[in-house]
Amino acid sequence: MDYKRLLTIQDISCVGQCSLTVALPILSACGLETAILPSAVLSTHTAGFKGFTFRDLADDMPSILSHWVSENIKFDAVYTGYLGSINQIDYVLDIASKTLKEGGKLFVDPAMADNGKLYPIFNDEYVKAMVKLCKNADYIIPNITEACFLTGVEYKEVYDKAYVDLLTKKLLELGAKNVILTGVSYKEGKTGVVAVESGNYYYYEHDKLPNSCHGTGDIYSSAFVGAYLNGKSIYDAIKIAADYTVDAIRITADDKEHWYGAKFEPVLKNLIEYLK
Ligand code: PXL
Repeated sequence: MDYKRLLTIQDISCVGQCSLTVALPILSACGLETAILPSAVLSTHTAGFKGFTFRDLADDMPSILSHWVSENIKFDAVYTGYLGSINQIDYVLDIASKTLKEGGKLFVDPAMADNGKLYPIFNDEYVKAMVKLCKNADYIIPNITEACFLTGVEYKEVYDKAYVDLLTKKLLELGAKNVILTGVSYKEGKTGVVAVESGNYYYYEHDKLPNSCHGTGDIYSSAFVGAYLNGKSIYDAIKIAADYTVDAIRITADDKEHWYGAKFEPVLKNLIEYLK
C-alpha cells in the first residue's frame, strides 16, 4: 500500500478548531503519516476571542531543520497554513527545499484573510512575504479575499466568471503552478471551488449554507491535500473536500454556542467514505 509522509506547518491555536488541531486529525483520517511543525502557539485563534496569547516559534525553525537534515528526514509533501510572522517565510521555503523528496509537492494555503479583510496581526508586509511563498508552490489554495490581496485585484462580493478568470490568471502569473480558488459563488444559495491544474479549468459548485464557521478554510485545505495525496484527481479532490466541509458546517448550524469553529470530527467518517 502506498503510505505517504507529509509535513504540515501551521499554528497551534489551543482552542478554536483551526490550523493544526484540524489538519492533523483530517490528514490522519486520510491515511497519511503527518509530521507537524508548529509556526506559533496561541491560546485561541484570533477571529472573535479577545486577549489571545501568541508565541512565535520562528526562532526554533532553523535548528529543527538542521536536525531533520542530519537525520535525512524527507517528506512526500509539505503543506503550509497560518504562519504568523514574516521571517518564517524564508525558513519555510528552506524547509521545503531541503526536506521534500524529488517530485514532492508544496501546497500553500495563504491563510491570512477572509470576507475582504486581513486577519488581525497581518499587514501588507506579510502579504508580500506570502506572495514569495506562493511563487514557489505547486498548489496554492486561497479564498477570494486572499487571492485579491496576493494579486492586487479589487475585492468584490458580486462578480462574474471574467473576474474569477482574472484572479486565477494573476495567481498563476505570480509563479504558483496550480491554483485552487475557494468560495467562488455565482448565484444565490450556491458556492464552489475553481481549480486550474496544468492549464485545465475545473469548477465544482455546491449548496451554500446560510451559516458560516471559522476554520472552514483549514478544514477544506486539509481535506483537499489529503484527498489529492490519496491519488484522487484534482476534480475529485476539490469535490471531496467541499462535500466534507459542507457536512461539517451543516452539523454546526443549529448550535449558537459553537460560534468559534465547525464540528468537523463527527463527520470524519464521511470523509473516509468519500475517499473509498
Ligand atoms: O483558520 C485560520 C486561522 C488559523 N490560525 C489562527 C487564526 C485563523 C483565523 O483567524 O486566527 C491563529
